[in-house]
Amino acid sequence: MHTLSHTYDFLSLPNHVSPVATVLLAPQQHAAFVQQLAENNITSTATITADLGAIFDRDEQHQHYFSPSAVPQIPLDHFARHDEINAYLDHLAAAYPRTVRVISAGRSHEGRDLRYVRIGDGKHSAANDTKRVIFVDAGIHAREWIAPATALYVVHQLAELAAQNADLLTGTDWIVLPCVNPDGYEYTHDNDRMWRKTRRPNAGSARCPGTDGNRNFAYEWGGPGASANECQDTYRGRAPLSEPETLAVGELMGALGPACKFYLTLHSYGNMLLYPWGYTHTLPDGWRDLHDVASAGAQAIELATGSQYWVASSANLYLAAGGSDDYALGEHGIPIAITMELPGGFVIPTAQIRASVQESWIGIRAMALRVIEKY
Ligand code: 0X9
Ligand code: ZN
Repeated sequence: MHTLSHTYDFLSLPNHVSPVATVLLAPQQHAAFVQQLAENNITSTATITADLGAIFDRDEQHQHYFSPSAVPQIPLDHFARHDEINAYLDHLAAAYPRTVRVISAGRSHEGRDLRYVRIGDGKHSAANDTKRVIFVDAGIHAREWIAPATALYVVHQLAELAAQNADLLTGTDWIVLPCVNPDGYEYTHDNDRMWRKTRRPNAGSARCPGTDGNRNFAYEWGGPGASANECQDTYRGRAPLSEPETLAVGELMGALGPACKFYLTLHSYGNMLLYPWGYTHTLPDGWRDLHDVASAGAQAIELATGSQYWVASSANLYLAAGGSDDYALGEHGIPIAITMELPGGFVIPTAQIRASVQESWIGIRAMALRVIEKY
């Protein structure tokens, strides 16, 4: 399988959690691929599960029907471009000045504003100094479109439906950075839907730009599962936090300091709640708390919709060093650091966005409540 993965575009390989592989094939590759599977004694039960071309075409049309309205609303019937994401954050800060502040974490390589919101309950008191902080980010990986959409839904709930989320906002500030890698995200809209990395060119490797943001963080950087080859999708970058986008996340974590109790990073896909470590099979000291918080999320979702999530340490999926979750716990001591692999695939029909983000919110809410109970 790993030999085949040099020739074909594998979106996922079998691992400890799931024996299923997903591969992206052009129609003309299909016959040769099936033959090679047989030659390698690999049994395949499922064959074609999706005609991505058809989904792309259909969603192209949906994307074009969108026209910005005067009062920006949470986009739930299309995937927002980066401009629209930032405009929505600005709108909320203007509409809810007491509770929502919009702040820039820096700029991407191509100069896009890494905008985030800080959402609180608007109560000013000495107790504010001891407020805990929950930090949610999304979109480190460009093609995982449902992740920024989910982060925006978190923002929508906390800012626009604050009364029904008072339990999440009393004594807690939320920081939400919905698109960590806007250059990559925009590139997946305009050029290559399956792009994963950032977009900064790599010196000496003109044909292979970009770094895997989730291999670039400064904790056990360059360990297992992180490639030194610029042309790989898991390229670790030239140094820890070498990219402006990952540096911005790292600096934000540093600025939040010990108040930050929960870091949640949204990815897709696979219905998994993963916790450190990703760089080693050894579990961190606080793994029971990590497992407990993640399990609260999984249980809430299963109860609400029946969807099942795997709860495990990242290493059970595969070893991958330099992830933002390992960095949050290992370098900044954020006690609960979780990667949520959202449902679906990289390509999700726009008609499914609403149900998807609503379901994920149930899990995010439950995890946050558990953190608030504990810390
Ligand atoms: O490989 C990744 O970066 C994540 N999966 S994804 O399919 N979204 O690319 C999983 C990261 C888990 N955390 C660490 N390995 N630290
Ligand atoms: Zn990802």
